[in-house]
Amino acid sequence: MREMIQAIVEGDGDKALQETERALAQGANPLDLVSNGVLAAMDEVGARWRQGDLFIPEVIIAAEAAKEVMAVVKPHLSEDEVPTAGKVVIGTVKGDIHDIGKNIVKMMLEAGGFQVFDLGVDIPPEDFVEAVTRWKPDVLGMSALLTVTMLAMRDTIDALEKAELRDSTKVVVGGACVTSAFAGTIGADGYAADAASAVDLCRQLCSR
Ligand code: B1M
Repeated sequence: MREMIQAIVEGDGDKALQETERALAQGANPLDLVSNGVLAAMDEVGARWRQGDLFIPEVIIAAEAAKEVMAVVKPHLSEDEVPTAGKVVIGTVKGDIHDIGKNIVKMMLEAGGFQVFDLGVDIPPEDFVEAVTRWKPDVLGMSALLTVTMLAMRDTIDALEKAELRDSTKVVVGGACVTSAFAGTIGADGYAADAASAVDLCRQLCSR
């Protein structure tokens, strides 16, 4: 498992898969491989990124490797063993088509064991509400990169309140123009400055 973790952190998907298959063939517990292997590897990736030891492309490659490993391990898990850290609906708000950061957040969440429903970009409040009604996520995540689209986050929170979904859904916001203070003024439950912090925040919110 140590070899597998190292391969994921280094973004070596082929090696990570080889080591996963080897561990499975040697009788490793699949759940252990996920909890103490894949998730531990992604925690390490997040920590190294925050320290400035890894850069965005390396994080993306590591998350891809983690996803590949998950695809190999998943069939070995019984349905109730498949780790779900929580459910997250995510999208870029109305009027905004920036999605590079949002996609990284999505990948890191998935690699961190979350089930993610990605609505895409330019999502109006009513579509967020419809998705929350349909998938009943623990967290609704919104991304905005433009100063002019930030207020669509507040509109979405208002729409959730109107639909009586606000109490059952935590709201997390992020994106280059968004700040913690802004998140507070619109009544979001949290703000994350980067994808690794978004994973930590969603974990905290889901464990409450
Ligand atoms: Co646009 N753009 N852009 N752009 N663009 C910015 C954002 C801008 C700062 C550039 C500038 O002027 N210096 C500026 C916004 C100014 C402002 O309002 N404050 C700007 C502008 C003005 C525009 C247009 C209006 C330009 C025009 O047409 N006149 C236009 C708007 C289109 C629209 O959305 N309606 C536009 C268009 C585009 C492109 C299409 C060309 C392209 C987007 C491609 C795409 O996303 N598919 C683009 C790009 C690439 C940028 C810059 C250069 C880079 C953005 C990016 O991807 N960063 C950007 C300038 C800059 O930031 N240096 C700029 C990398 C990414 C990994 O970081 O998205 O911040 P980021 O995500 C981070 C964190 O913010 C956080 O985690 C991510 C990973 O760590 N995060 C979250 C993000 N979402 C999160 C959600 C969370 C939690 C954390 O919880 C749910």
